[in-house]
Amino acid sequence: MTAPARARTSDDLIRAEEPVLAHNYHPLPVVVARAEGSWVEDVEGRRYLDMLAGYSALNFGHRHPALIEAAHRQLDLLTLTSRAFHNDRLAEFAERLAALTGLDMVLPMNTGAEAVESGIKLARKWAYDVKGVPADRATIVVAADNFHGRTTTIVSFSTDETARAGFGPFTPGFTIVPYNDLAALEAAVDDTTAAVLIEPIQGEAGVIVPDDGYLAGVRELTRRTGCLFIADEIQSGLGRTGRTLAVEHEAVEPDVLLLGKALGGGIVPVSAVVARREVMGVLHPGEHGSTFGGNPLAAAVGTAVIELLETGDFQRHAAELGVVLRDGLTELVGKGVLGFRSRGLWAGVDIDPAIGTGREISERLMHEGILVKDTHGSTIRLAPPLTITGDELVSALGTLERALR
Ligand code: IF1
Repeated sequence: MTAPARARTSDDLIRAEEPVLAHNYHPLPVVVARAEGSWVEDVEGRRYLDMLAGYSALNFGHRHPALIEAAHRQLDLLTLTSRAFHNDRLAEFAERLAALTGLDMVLPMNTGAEAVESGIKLARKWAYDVKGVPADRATIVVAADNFHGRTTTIVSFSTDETARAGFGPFTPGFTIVPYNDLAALEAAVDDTTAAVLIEPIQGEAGVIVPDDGYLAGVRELTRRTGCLFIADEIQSGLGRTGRTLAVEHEAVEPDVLLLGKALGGGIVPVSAVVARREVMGVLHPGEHGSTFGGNPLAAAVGTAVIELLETGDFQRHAAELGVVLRDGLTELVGKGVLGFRSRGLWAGVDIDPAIGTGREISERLMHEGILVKDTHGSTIRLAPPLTITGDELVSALGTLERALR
């Protein structure tokens, strides 16, 4: 990969953003210009191993050849119809996504937040139409430290003040309980509960893996009390944890599954609500929709993503290298790492604050050619593309060890 001649340096471009771009992010000072597989290259041609992978939107790496080919092919045929008409790519996308997830029906959307919003609307409609909850009384039970997106309704039940403060008035109808606490969940569920909405592993919170039995317990409790189990697998799903879905680690099947990020192959935003037929059946024409949801380009790329997952290769690779990641991080405990949580190729690593903040370690790693992202002060998140090789992972762990010295 050779960088084309450019008039503006990385520093120029970072400075140029300041007056014209909303300040809702504080990115690492790297300006990426091209990428392939697990590697990105900045404006000056410096190469970095991408250990964040677009917050798992790039599970198959940057520009996976099969995904790029599917996108190119579709760009030359048809890109958008709206749902006012059928398009010839949507049936296959829905069929294969339902088959992949073991559920029945698909509601295509675009971003993760839209999938969450759609899941909330679906659960409320189900509560009124099927469960018989009195009008406007449906509640949804969620977990503390959740991250489900940025809309006004979703931040209404965030416990992160930075994400929430200043954006009220908030949407009512949510009950917040501690994560990984079945007794608290049991106490919160009542006759008005439409659904329990949780991340099977909490991403933004620091890759919080619940105790064995928690997800199975949520499944048992929701079934017994007659409410829906909605699993937000927007970040945990599609191979990241060594399985297609994180709920598979406990052989659990939710009623409603929310997918996004990697479903678009890192090319276009593609999200979906996937549900059992009795649940999705409550939606009728005109009650919900989206201009872009289910567009043929998204469906073509999404179908190509599903095809990659159908092989099982990425899940297997993530599970195998997940052991390397876990063993490598175990070696670092006491050497700058206080502790960590991991599943598959996904880890939250708590850095000893005496060594530096998560941000400082992320900057150090950037200078060593590795891109990661900090969260909550002293934690860094590792989520490399599932295309990363064993050698690359071992080398990255070595770099992390040096950065912590
Ligand atoms: C940001 C975190 C990752 C998600 C889950 C829904 C959504 C997300 C489980 C919404 C989005 C994001 C968005 C991005 C940062 C990010 C993130 F740090 F906040 F937690 F990935 F680690 N459910 N996650 O993780 O999906 O609408 O963005 O497509 O908002 O800055 P979206």
